[in-house]
Formats: sequence, structure tokens, C-alpha cells
Amino acid sequence: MRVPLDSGHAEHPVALTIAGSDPSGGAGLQADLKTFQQLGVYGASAVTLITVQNTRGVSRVQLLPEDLVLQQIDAVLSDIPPHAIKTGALGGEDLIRSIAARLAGGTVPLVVDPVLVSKHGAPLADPPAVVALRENLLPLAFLVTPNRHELERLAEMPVGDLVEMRRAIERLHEAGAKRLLVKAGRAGDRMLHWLAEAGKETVVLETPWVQGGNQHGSGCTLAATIASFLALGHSDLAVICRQAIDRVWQAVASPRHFGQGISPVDHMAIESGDPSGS
Ligand code: PXL
Repeated sequence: MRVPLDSGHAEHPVALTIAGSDPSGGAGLQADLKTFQQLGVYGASAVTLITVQNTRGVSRVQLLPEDLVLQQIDAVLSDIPPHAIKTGALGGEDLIRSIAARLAGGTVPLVVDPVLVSKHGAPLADPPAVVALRENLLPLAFLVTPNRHELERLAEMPVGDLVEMRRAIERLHEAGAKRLLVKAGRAGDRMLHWLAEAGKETVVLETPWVQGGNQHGSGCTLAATIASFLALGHSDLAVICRQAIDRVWQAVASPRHFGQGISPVDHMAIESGDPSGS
């Protein structure tokens, strides 16, 4: 179902991603930049870590020095002020705390995709980094977009059923995360996301379950789509999330596949342009 978005305001919208590099182009900052571009948003990026991977797996993860990452962020912020910022894989505890200090007090919406492992299970954040994410970055976020595993790690509790999911979300609200879009899981032939805002009723967003499909980078792409809509000036979060899930899952279901492993999201299949129609 298509829901019209409210009309945007940024004439030349800009989004900044602070994320890791995926040379296969499916996830990480490459996914973010393609998504921004596809949706009519100028993309800037600061690289936090470099993975060596393709669609079949990850063979190396190299964190970049803290000062190098912070200098990239400063270079962009001081020259091309973004209308939205998105974070992905960030690296270690110290870097996460420093990035949070840089972003604190900012006025543009921040979408935090709390990436902890790659699609193939390679760790992209150690336990102290998870604590730093929860303590320092989540309270700054306009929206946090965990999947179930990330929710479990951030809330430090198992999430085996919907009651536990609600409790884990509550814990993250208590830790300062104002809004969460949780990839809640599969229910028959549907996939469910929960949009949870502290003090409000949870909104359940459904999309058809895609068997197989272009799943590599789907989380990054969803968060980047939401960041794009925010950069474009849209503000109704329930509508933004519904539109983003709709469009990303069309690209997951696209018949165009790449690579020999888990195919990346077909970013070119994301329905483009400002969806407000105005
Ligand atoms: O999809 C999560 C993700 C984020 N960032 C980088 C990745 C991955 C998954 O592989 O490699 C750099």
C-alpha cells in the first residue's frame, strides 16, 4: 500500500553516512550512498572500518584509526552540512564514544543502524562497543533500527517471543532510545517490523515475506532509505517507515541478482524520487 508522505522542504537535500565499507557494494556505506542517490539525496560518507568481503563471505575486518574517522566527519560537517545523518558499523568502544561526542547537540535527525555482525555472521562490534552504542549513541538517535539479534545484544536479554521483545524495547527506551524500528521477524507469509516510540502505541508494519531474495544489505538500505526521507524533509515517521519498508522489500524481491552468494539488494530497483508527489 502506498501512503503519501507529507511534502519535503530541503531544496538540495544532503545525507551523511558514517559506516563501514563493503567492497561488494551490497551493504555498508556503498549501500547507503546508492540509496541516497536513488532517492534524490546527495550522499557524503565517512569510513569507519574496511571489510574484505563479497556475496559469499567476509574474510577481514580492519578498523580505521579514530582520528582518521573523526577528521572525515569534521571535514563533511564543516563544509556540506547534512539534513540527516545515518550510522552503520562503527568499530570500537572509544571511536563510538568519540563519534557520539561529535554528534551530540546536533539538530539534524540521526538514524542509528546498530550493526553488530555481517550478514554472514562476521563480528563487526565487540561487547564494549555494544555498551558504548547503548550508552552514548542511542540517546542521540531520532530512530534506532535493530534486528532481533541486535535488540538482544543491546538490551542484554534474550528475545524469544513477543513479550520479551516488548521488554527489550522498553529497556532501550529506558536507556534513552526514543524511537525504534525493530525487524521483528516472520509471521507466516508476512514479515513484521515494529515501530516503537516511548509513551505511544507500537505500530506494526507488514510486508510480504520474500523467500531468498536480495537480502545482503537490506538492513543498511532500509535505514538509509529512512535517512533519505528525513533529509528530504518528511516528518511523519510511521508513513516514512511504511514507505521505506515497502520500497526496500521491492528491491529485495527484484529478479536482478548479483554475485554467487547472498545477493545484494538491487538498489536500482528502489522506487526513486520524492514520494510526496508535490
Ligand atoms: O548489513 C550490515 C553491514 C553493515 N556494514 C558493513 C557490512 C555489513 C554486512 O555485511 O559489511 C560494512
